[in-house]
Amino acid sequence: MKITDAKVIVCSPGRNFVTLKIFTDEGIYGLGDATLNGMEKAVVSYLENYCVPALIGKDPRNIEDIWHFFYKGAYWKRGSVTMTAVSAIDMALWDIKGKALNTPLYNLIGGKSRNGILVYCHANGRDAEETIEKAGQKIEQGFRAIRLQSGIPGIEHTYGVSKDNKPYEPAEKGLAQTEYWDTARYLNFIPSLFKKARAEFGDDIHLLHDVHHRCTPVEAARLARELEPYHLFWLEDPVSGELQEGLRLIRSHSTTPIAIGEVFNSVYDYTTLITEQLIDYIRMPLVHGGGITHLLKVASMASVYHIQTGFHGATDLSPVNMAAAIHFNMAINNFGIQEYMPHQEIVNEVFKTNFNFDKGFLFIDDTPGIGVDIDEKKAAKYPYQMASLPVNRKSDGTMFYW
Ligand code: GCO
Ligand code: MG
Repeated sequence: MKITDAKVIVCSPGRNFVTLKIFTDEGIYGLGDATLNGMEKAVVSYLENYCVPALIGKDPRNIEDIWHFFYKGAYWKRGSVTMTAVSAIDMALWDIKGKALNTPLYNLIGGKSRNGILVYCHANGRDAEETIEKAGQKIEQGFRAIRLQSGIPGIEHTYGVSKDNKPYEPAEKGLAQTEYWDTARYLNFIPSLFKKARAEFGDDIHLLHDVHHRCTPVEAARLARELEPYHLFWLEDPVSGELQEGLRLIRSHSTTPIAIGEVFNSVYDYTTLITEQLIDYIRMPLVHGGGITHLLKVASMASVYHIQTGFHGATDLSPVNMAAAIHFNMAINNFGIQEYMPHQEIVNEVFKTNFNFDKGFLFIDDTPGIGVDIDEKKAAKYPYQMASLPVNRKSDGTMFYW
């Protein structure tokens, strides 16, 4: 089998998606997600100018070798842009292999380990009351795990809270907007949100929260400790993860489980976190973390240290990534939970998917490969629109983490 061509499809049904399609001489093609929110065109350029020409003529069955060609073989390695391209190639090759062998992806990587994939959804509101009301609606829809984000008194706009009652989408058209942040107000408010939520929903619903990289280690330790009575499923990205040692401080002060790594792209971002058991869930998704080939290794390493997966699954990851993630989550033993923010209806015009939600779980069918297809004519109706994630400053104007 030989790769004869590959093309990059960029479309914007409500938001931007980048999809790699790899063609073979046997008429089989594979799809991979290459979406990197706000940096889509950088990945497109790397794929089109460097990766696609290098792929042509290779045998798509040799996934491990091709992965290392683009990773070890590249002198300038790692980084979100290049690793997203590698992820898309890897996903498309696994898709081809499944189609060629007429079997779903999960069968190629261990078979089924469970019946369905536990997911968590998002509930957010302008204040604690509205957030709790929204969470109540999610419980009625069948969700069993909910991430709570809320507007905070004294902060004009907070991460994770949607504007004008629309579904939450972080990237806005054009250049980056500025948001403002106040950690002291945030830390004083959040425990009261979870106290109210537990009083309202009792103990059976899993509650999660995303700090979005905004605390120092000692601030995060305080928050994690103060949230202990409300036994969160996890506290996500309590600090910016570049300083892995920073997690030691949080760990030594609290038993609140920690999830980290949606912005990571390599096992080398995790080695201290995993081997010192400083976290409980790895967040790095297939689309940004080198695809199925690399995540299988990271998940295996994590499993040795009792760490589970909890992949990023916001709407800026395409349905191709979501389907691949469900296969992956079905197959591995140390699956924990999957983030699930359903895409807008218009996305389903372009992507034909093979998964469905029922009573808190996602299920995938037996379509060979990843099982998602793209309607290129429909995709062409929605051309790329430049959009950016916000930047964040402290209330005195100091540049900060978003
Ligand atoms: C999450 C994430 C997202 C990101 C977004 C950036 O936990 O789902 O933090 O909300 O901010 O994916 O593009
Ligand atoms: Mg997050």
